[in-house]
Amino acid sequence: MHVKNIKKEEITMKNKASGFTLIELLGVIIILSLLMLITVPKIVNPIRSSKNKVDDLTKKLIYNATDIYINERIMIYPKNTQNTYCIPLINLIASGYLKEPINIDDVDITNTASVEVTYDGEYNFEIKNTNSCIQTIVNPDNDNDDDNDAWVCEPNIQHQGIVYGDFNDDGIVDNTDLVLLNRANTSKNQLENSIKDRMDLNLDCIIDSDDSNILAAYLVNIIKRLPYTG
Ligand SMILES: [Ca+2]
Ligand SMILES: [Ca+2]
Repeated sequence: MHVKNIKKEEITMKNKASGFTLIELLGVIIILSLLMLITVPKIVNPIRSSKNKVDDLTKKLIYNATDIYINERIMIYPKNTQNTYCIPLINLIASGYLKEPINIDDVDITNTASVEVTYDGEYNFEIKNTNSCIQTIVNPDNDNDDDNDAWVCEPNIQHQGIVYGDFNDDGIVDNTDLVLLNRANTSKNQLENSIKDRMDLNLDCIIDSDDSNILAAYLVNIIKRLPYTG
């Protein structure tokens, strides 16, 4: 009996000396896990948040560039609540508004993404895969005034009963009308539909510098009558 007891004690001692008990091991694992829980997010979170900040800044740059791009092309992208425009990033790059490569979430989206633009009193922008951005242009007729009334215009159709070139509708076509038209072209003033009717001097349903040039030529008698379609 006595010998047996001693042997038992020895065995227990040996077990103790050989390493951790299961309970102790579990304790160590739990402590290590807790340490990981505390320290890993401390390291990962700043990396993640600084990456998010870079992505946010990139998006801001893209949206600003898109804003300038469409505002400089308001005749092509009129402010219309029914329209959705898709501006590929490569167009913004080609026009010099952005530089490649453009990365979001560590992915190069330069050739695959577009900015989806909608208008509801102000522009809304969203970066989308070009394939999933569907452009909708309800009124491709240069309705660029704020009232969202479509400018009903058919190319090469002449209106009756209006004085072409008479911007201010005083019945006379003179330099004042040219000045007003030039000012409207350069500052992208939003014109009333009736003014667009009178000032689309080449009947292409676009009010631009071509119309200014035609009016200027008319005022110095190079062109004899308005509208002028070449
Ligand atoms: Ca006039
Ligand atoms: Ca025109």
